Order: sequence, then C-alpha cells, then structure tokens
Amino acid sequence: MPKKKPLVVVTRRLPERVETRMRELFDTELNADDRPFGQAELVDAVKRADVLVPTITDRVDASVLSQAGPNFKLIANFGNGVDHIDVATALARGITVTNTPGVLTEDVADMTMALILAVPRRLTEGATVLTGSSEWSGWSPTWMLGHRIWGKRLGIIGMGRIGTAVAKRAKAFGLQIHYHNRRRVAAELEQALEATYWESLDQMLARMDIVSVNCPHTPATFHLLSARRLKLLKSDAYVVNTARGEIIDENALVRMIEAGELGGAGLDVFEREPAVNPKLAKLARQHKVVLLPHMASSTIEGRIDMGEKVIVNIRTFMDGHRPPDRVLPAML
Ligand code: 8YV
Repeated sequence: MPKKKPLVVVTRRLPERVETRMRELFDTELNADDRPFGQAELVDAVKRADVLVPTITDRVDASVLSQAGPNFKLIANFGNGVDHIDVATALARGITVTNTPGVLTEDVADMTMALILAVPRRLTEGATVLTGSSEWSGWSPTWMLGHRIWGKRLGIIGMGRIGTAVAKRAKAFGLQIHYHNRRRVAAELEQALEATYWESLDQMLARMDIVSVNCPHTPATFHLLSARRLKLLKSDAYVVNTARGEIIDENALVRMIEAGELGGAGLDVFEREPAVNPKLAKLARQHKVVLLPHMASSTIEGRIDMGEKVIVNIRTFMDGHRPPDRVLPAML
C-alpha cells in the first residue's frame, strides 16, 4: 500500500505555484479565502493535522499546542520570525518547528535602505507634491531640503543575515557602519564593512545618527529600545525598524518624536499589528515618520522561495531526516 500523505494545513493563501506543489506532494488543506485563522481554527488544525504551516498572523500559543492531536509533529512556519509561536512549549511536546531563513534577507535589506533614506530625504513628502490638489510651484534652491545620509553614522542592532545585508548596502551609500550584537562578527567581515563593534548598546546609541533594528524579537529583545535607551539617542537621530514592533517601546518613541526629542522614524512593523497607533499615523501626515504596512519582505520571488523552503522542510521531516531550517532552543 502506498504511504499515506501527511495532512498539511496551511493557514493563509500562498503563491499559486507553492500551493500547487503542496497539493501534489501532501494531503493539503488550503485557505482559499485567505481569512486569518482564529484560535478555534488553529486548535481544529493541530488536532487533525500532521503539519501546520502558519504565518505571523497566527498565534500558535501553549493553549493551542496543548490540544494537538497524536499525529501533530511539525510546525513549518512560512516566515523567518517565530515570535508568534510558543517554540519552547512546542519543543517540550516533541513538536519540531522550522522557519524560512535566508531567502528574504536581501529584500528586507533593500526596504531597510528605502526607510533609511525616506525621512532624511523627505521621500514621501516629495512624492505627494505631484499628486496633491495644488500645482507644483517649481524648483528653488532652498526648497524641499532634507539631510544627507552620506557620512552619517548608522548603528545596526543585530548583525545577523539581515543586519549584515543592510550594512553592505549602507557602506556603499557612504554611511559609517557601527553595530551591536550578542557576538562580535568575524574579523574579515568587520574589516570588509569597516564596521565598529559596540559591546554596549547604550554607548553605541548615544553616538549614532541613524539606528536600524535588525534583531529577532525574543523575550530578551522585547523593548530593547526602551524609553530609557531612546533617551540616549541624539535629538536629531532617526530610528528604522524592519524587524518587529515589540523591540521598540512604541509609545515612548511616539512621545519623543512628538516632543522633538528625536528626529523621526521609518517603521515597517508595529507593536500591535495590524493596529497602528493613531499618533504614529498623525506623525506620518506631518512627515516626521514614514510607515509601511509590514511589507519589507513582500516580493513574489521571496514568497515563492519561502514556500519552497517550507516544502523542503516538510518533505525532509516526513522522510525521517532533520529538516534544514529547524528552530533550536539556542535561537530563542
Ligand atoms: C514575513 C517576516 O512577511 O519572515 C518574517 O519574519 O517578518 C515577514 O517578512 C512574515 O513573517 C511571513 O510570516
């Protein structure tokens, strides 16, 4: 008798090519209308399935995991960050967790550069001039002046894959690279980037013109940029976040920008997604911040690559081998 295909529940719509391949390989349940799963639907899925393919819009918490059925053995996350999954509980229950690292690095780094430029160079403000109700009065030497980023100090928090990809781009833009990371990176990489390592995040923050958040959200990085740390920044410093909203104390950030104690921010992620603090939206209308709706990794090529990683992880696991992108306790 042929081996029974695993039941794989996918919580959101994925690119067609990925869904087609998953249907060929597995007994796949897709989410045709793309409505996010509630907790009851997640529980129903883990009770019946062998594999769950969630995304950041699912909360795979201890309560969901405690109701998993006997066949449920793998969470093959569609995404890099796993802060929406209680990984410790999953591992304790013998459930393997995988993610999709590497394939969205360059796309996220590109959008991080876009946000690094956006506020200093008044990008969104300028773009609205030609689509607004009044006509453009024309160029003048003192009009629409921003600040150059060339020669400024960029402090990268989290020098992993994405942080490094940001550093490479930023160096080419003439920024001076500084970074804070749990570990110092290899000497060759530091030399190539002409990067300065700061063991003390506090000391780095006090000296930066632009700060980019590129670390994962874990219990250790929740509000890493706390009200106290934000106060260490120069009053014209500018904060960019394409990682997770929870890493910055968003209320403190808003208060400081409103009070003119910080230059501004470029944010792709928010503390209570998809809700966005109305005060941030107001600051965006004043062009003090640029807000994007969590789209730093949103390329069709990237989503297909992510889907392929999910498929490889499921197949390897089902063949009885270690999947390539296992999330390990040391990564939490
Ligand atoms: C994805 C992300 O869009 O992969 C991540 O961690 O933050 C995003 O870029 C999303 O998480 C997909 O689940």
